[in-house]
Amino acid sequence: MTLLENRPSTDALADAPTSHPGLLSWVRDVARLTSPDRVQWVSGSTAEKKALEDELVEAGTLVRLTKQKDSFYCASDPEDVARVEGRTFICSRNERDAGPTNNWAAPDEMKATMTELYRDCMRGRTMFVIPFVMGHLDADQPMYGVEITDSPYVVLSMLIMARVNSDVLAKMSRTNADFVKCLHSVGAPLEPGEQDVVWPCNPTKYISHFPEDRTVWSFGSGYGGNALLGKKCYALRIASAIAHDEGWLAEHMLILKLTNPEGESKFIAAAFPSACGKTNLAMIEPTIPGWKAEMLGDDIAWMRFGDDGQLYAVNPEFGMFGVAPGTGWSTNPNAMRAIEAGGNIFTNVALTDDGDVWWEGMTDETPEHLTDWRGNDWTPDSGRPAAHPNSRFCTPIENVPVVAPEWDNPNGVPISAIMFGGRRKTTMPLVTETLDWAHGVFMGATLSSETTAAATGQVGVVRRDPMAMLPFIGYDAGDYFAHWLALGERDGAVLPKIYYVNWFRRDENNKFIWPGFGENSRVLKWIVDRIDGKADAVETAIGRIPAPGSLDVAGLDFSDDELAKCLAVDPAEWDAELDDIADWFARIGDTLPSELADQRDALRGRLGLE
Ligand code: GTP
Ligand code: SPV
Ligand code: MN
Repeated sequence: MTLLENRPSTDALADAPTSHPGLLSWVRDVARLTSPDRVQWVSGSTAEKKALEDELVEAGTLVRLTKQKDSFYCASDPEDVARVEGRTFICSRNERDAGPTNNWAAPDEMKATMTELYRDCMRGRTMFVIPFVMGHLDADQPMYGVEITDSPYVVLSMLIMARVNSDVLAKMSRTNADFVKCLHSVGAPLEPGEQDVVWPCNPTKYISHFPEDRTVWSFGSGYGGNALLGKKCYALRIASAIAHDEGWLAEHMLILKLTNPEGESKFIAAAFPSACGKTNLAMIEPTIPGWKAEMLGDDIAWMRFGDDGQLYAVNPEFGMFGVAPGTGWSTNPNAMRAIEAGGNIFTNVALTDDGDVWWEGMTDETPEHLTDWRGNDWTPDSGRPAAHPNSRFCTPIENVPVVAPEWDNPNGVPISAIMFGGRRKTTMPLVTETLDWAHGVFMGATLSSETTAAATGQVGVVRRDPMAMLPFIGYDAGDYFAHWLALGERDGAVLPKIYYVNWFRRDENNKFIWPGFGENSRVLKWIVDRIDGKADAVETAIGRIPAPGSLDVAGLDFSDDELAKCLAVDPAEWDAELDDIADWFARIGDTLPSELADQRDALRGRLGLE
């Protein structure tokens, strides 16, 4: 660790553990603009981590959990609990390139506005410089980033979420590599002698992306997706723009390895919107005998074509930032085991009286007394949740007992199937096999889901969330669809099959029809068996669904009637759906590929809705 005391100067940076000219000049420029008390280069060492933890415990930001190994509780400002999509901007040079689904601002104007916000914003604080790599350092093309932040909570979280170690900076420096510049400030300078608050932040928030400069500027929030800039900002928004230029995909997908009773393995990727089940599926414990599932990633997949024409997926992350509520021994035992291994940071969950954490759905029994996420006394009669619905656990992937050995492969694993899915009470069947790549892209491009607490705003409203990427496409949505379609036309491509799933269909009493969680392995089995030519399907207007008897429901208390409801394709529901899809496509505008409009027409035809 290098401490540069007092106002950093060009001279002081001579002590920096790198000679990377671009990095040094950027760090110097940011320090001059933001005026931190000191600059600290983060090396990822154990001593450095320990010192930061102690400092944050002392400051009251973290509470050390006595019941867990090396784990901490943290409560944010109540106004800083989720991604802020309304304050998230794609600042491409041309407004057209941000497309109709992103907020846009001219890069020069945004930079001018934010430069004034950043001026002296780190006064009284330490400016941390975190060199990291997304994906493996030995990848053919290592993807470097450096986050500058004034939040030690962000530093500790980044140490879990991304690969941060001295080898990264050494290799980056040796090769004078390009890196994504990620600048973050909580926007809360301290006057001399001013007492800090436990969660500094600023009511003015900007999460700005400059895709052409491969740069992210974030101000005002300390929350995960707004502040851990390697995650959504780099690995999705900036990386999707890079991937568009270079012919690959950066997607909001889990990666899972499935092994059938014959011992044959396949890798699949699945895109569900935020808080719609990726972490749970990634760690699934199959309920059907003989099947094994292992996790590679739970949120982000980067997929590139290999020489054999297959799409190879890597998980660029190193940790999980998972939704806490609903995570329990009955729903996601592997997540509970990962948490038990220690090294966690919990944010906005509830605290038990004996120094542990709790959230809704963790245990069957509810504790009699808790401190809720806002720091208030809580009992089961309080009439409000003890944990915030978007409270999170931040846990190293290596903790996951079912992590696949291939998870750390520098160049990834070949993908046999892609699943899209969302949270829909109606309309969408439990599982549908799409007819071909273009039809699969259509189903992905029209993916819809009820909104969740992962972003600020109304919860439970159906919106289109293409490929589960609505908040994360770093460029024009129509260009993004064209990119997906073009990949399917690539010479020699051996494409994954595309499926659409919905675990969330409800009955007349508003209850989930499908039991979900571990039972989703039945759907995975059908998908894998379809690829192997071992399971039957029937054609419907919207795609192929399991033929009677081909979805394994053995041992499940599930009636034929319930199964029929799960798989139903209701023409009246689809009539309304197609109208909504027409509106959605109209919103995309001129850049909508004509193939997708043709897909919609063809679907209308198959439904007999001419
Ligand atoms: P992000 O981290 O926000 O991207 O979310 P995610 O897609 O990883 O979602 P996650 O797996 O954390 O699940 C979110 C919520 O959905 C949790 O409360 C889960 O308990 C619930 N959930 C996940 N899978 C299922 C399922 O199969 N059925 C039902 N009913 N609920 C589920
Ligand atoms: C999501 O919202 O999709 C998340 C959590 O995975 S965050 O890191 O906040 O984006
Ligand atoms: Mn996510």
